[in-house]
Amino acid sequence: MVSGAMPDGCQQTPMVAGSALLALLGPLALYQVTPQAYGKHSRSPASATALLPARTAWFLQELPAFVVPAGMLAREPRTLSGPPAGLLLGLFCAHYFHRTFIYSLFSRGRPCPVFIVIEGFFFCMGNGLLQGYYLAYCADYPAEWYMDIRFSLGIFLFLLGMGINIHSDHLLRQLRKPGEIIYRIPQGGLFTYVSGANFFGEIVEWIGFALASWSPPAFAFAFFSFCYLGTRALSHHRFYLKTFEDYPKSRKALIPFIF
Ligand code: NDX
Repeated sequence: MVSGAMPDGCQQTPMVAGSALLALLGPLALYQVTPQAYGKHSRSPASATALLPARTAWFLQELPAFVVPAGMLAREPRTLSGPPAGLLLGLFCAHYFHRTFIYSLFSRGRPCPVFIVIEGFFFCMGNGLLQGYYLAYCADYPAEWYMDIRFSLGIFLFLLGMGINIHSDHLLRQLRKPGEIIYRIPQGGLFTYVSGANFFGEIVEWIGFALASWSPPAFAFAFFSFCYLGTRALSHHRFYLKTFEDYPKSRKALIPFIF
């Protein structure tokens, strides 16, 4: 993509259409009147909907985002020979390895509705396929891409965002003892400045990934994450303001000091 021409094995039309569809889901998330019904925005009484324990739900829903691109990485020797595409695909897999096998294992979240897990499963499969397909079959980075500012800055932001995201999720987990399902005011780290510190980290991560890979699927996913997680951060912020009288007034929803 960076050099203009696509390798022969790349089916451009489905790749571009998939990216456009993914990007379009972003505004759809913005226009949802009510937040996605899981976690602190669960609506139905427990008896009215089938639920899965949080650990099982996150494991199942995120698994395809790891398995699909990891399978491509294992099958497509071109990406294993050291070009930036192999590294980028490896970073994508590393994120979803953590989300699938580590984040889910330690979750202390509320049970999650099965229909959300099913939707999440198909979303993660589609996204894993799209990002993996692009990097395994369409990417054609020149040798000097490693030295390009977009690549270096992107990798830096990806790692920074991942660090913020993992640290913030860790702080949230510490708010509960095992078995508890109550909400407390998050403290420390970037939560000092924003209610959605974990979401801020994740958005920075995918913006970094988009810069480093400079591809339609990666930009589409960064845009979707910004819309979806931005909306969720705003809903969390409103929830905190409504629930806790002593909630820090200077804290913003998503972007420190701004919004
Ligand atoms: N999974 C990404 N919509 C989603 C599954 C659902 O990874 O079609 C998006 C993802 C999917 C969604 C996914 C995409 C859109 C879908 C949706 C279902 C329908 C929807 C497909 C795939 C759809 C349209 C039509 C609009 C397109 O009890 P609890 O759970 O609240 O406990 C929480 C706890 N916690 C606290 N504990 C004590 N005190 C407090 N004050 C607490 N606050 C929170 O911490 C949880 O156990 C834990 C984290 O909670 P929370 O709410 O902060 O984060 P959460 O939303 O659960 O996300 C967890 C992590 C986080 O790092 C986030 O960045 C990442 O996953 N994530 C999440 C969602 C999407 C995503 C990343 C991405 O887009 N990159």
